[in-house]
Amino acid sequence: MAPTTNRYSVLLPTYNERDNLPIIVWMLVKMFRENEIDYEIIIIDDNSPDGTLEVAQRLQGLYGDDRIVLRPRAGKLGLGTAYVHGIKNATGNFVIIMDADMSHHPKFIPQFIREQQRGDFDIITGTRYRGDGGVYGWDLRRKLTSRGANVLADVLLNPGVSDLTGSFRLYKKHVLANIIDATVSKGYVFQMEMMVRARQFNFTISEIPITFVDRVYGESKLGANEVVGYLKGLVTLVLAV
Ligand SMILES: Nc1nc2c(ncn2[C@@H]2O[C@H](COP(=O)(O)OP(=O)(O)OP(=O)(O)O)[C@@H](O)[C@H]2O)c(=O)[nH]1
Ligand SMILES: [Mg+2]
Repeated sequence: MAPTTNRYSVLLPTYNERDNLPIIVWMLVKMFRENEIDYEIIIIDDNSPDGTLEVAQRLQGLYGDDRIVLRPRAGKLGLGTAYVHGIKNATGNFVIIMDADMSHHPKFIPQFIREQQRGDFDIITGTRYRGDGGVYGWDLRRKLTSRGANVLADVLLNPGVSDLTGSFRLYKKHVLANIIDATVSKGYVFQMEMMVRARQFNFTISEIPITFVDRVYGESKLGANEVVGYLKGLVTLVLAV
């Protein structure tokens, strides 16, 4: 990749990811080094009972505190506020948000960066629902839930983004700060509202197809509660915009 003065801050929210964290951090560091990209990885752990924070501290010792930044919180306060908290001290002019459970592969990040540079886009979003994108390891129920959630949101809100509930994205930092300020939803709707707000503010968005694989270690939490929460949030959002 052509050398630039850009710095990329990765926000990694973690809750019970002690088995996944060392692998994802290793993969990120390797990718950034090989592509000569300046970076920091900000880990926002919500006091995970499995001791994820201790693992994060060891990784910080290994890679250095200019590369691994710890922004722990006292309890499980949810994903939306984790990004707000993480971005506060981010030193990069770009921010990448991704999951820590290895559903999002770092190999797509250089593609995100190249695409961002191509059109000076404000936001690059990974999409499972266009081109070579896809989902691996989910059962039919979960696939249909995700696809249905996206189709429903697209019909109701029409923000012109094919993967609204995905959470693998690259933002200009000031753009992310702006959008987060305007976003009120919690839970699964949060990612979708971010795209709706981005369109409202006329930020430019481009998509990169990604393959999403089911989490490697740990229990999935998607249950009826999340689906009901999503539908409620979607209705609120449709009424609000
Ligand atoms: N800091 C923080 N991180 C969280 C919280 N909830 C989830 N995460 C992390 O956010 C990322 C996405 O959450 P996941 O639990 O993987 O959500 P999902 O992919 O929809 O569901 P899974 O099937 O469980 O993978 C992961 O890195 C989680 O560890 C939270 O309340 N606080
Ligand atoms: Mg996951």
